[in-house]
Amino acid sequence: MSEPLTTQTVLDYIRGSAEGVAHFGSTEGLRAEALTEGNVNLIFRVTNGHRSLLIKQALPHSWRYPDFKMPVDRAGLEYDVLQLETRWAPEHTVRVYWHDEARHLNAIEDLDQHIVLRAGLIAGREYPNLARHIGRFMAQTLFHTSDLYLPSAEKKHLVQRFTNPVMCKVQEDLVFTQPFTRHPNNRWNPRLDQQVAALHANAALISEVHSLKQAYLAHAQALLHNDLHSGSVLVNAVETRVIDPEFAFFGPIGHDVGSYLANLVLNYAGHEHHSALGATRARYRSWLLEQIRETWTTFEAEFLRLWETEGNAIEWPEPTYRARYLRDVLRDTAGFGATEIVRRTIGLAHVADLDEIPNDEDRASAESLALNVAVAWLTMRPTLTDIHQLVSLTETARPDLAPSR
Ligand code: SR1
Ligand code: MG
Repeated sequence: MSEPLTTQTVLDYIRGSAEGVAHFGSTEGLRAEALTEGNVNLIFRVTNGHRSLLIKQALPHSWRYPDFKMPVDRAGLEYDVLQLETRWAPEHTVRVYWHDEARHLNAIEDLDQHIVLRAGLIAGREYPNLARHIGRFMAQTLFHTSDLYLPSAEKKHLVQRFTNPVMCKVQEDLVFTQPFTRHPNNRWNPRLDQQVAALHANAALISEVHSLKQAYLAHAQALLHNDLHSGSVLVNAVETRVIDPEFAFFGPIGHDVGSYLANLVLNYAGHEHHSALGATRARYRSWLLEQIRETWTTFEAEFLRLWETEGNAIEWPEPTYRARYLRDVLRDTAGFGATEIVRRTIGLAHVADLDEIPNDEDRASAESLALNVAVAWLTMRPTLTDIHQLVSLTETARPDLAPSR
């Protein structure tokens, strides 16, 4: 294991690396800053004022939660996944300049003209291309790594390459197990005690979560990003890039789609506070609901287009199966989306959309709303047939607790 880099040693690393010197041309005036937004890796922005890049180093544990041990070769896996994603959605991924196997790091394009989507959503910004871009990214990467496209032997080979057992166990515990039991890693606003107790006592709901966990463990449908939240997306007015696929493995497609939509819901709930005026809140929330609808409809249309034009027609000759397949993905989307909402509200790793609400009552109200959306999604998922139902469940959910105003 190489030493964790610092803002000083990362400069020594660049100066001593052929790729680093070639990238910068001149290493005169090189400086570095640490970026601390993520939970898992050390990330440094290195610049000489003209050119820049990011160095992302994998430690043998999560930097924010050091109790969570993680394999350092996830940097190599991330590199391989990015190559694969770039093949199918080059305009929505990020460029890796080089991978250093010995130091467990990747040198990555610095998208400094973009911001983290979560920050943009908290600030109430609208991105006109976002839903189409994410819908397309998901359809391209998920379809092309599924059995609908790949010959089964090739797919099985990829499944072996991307088993990623330790990173998947982290998500398994944090998303499907701990938040639904009394676990010491969980933390929630005490004002939510009653709601959490009711959730933990709801046998039908816990059984539904078991069924999702079983699918997460056993349904190797396509190569997932497996941490597709609004902190894994960089945006500006024209572009959308998906980063950080270090948790990638073959799992159920609805997990990626659901995680992404869930983070829109978490932001929707957070605007209880982030929008100061009721009219602004209502307007932004309706934009978020439209995002849910358009992301799904783009994903669905693009996935079906790919199936029609590039699908393996010998293996899958019956076109009526397509609607059934997408309906099942929609139901999984609701279920996996709900588990993401719950874990970000009462589990270990929360989100800024809710955690940064300073007033306790307002935060509790927003969190209560998020939990009620999750319960509605989980309860109704077996009967869902179209995205409008999911949007309507979101729109009609109400918090158990009133905000302070
Ligand atoms: C211990 S890592 C906590 C969370 O951060 C990552 O972004 C994943 O979402 C993980 O669950
Ligand atoms: Mg990440």
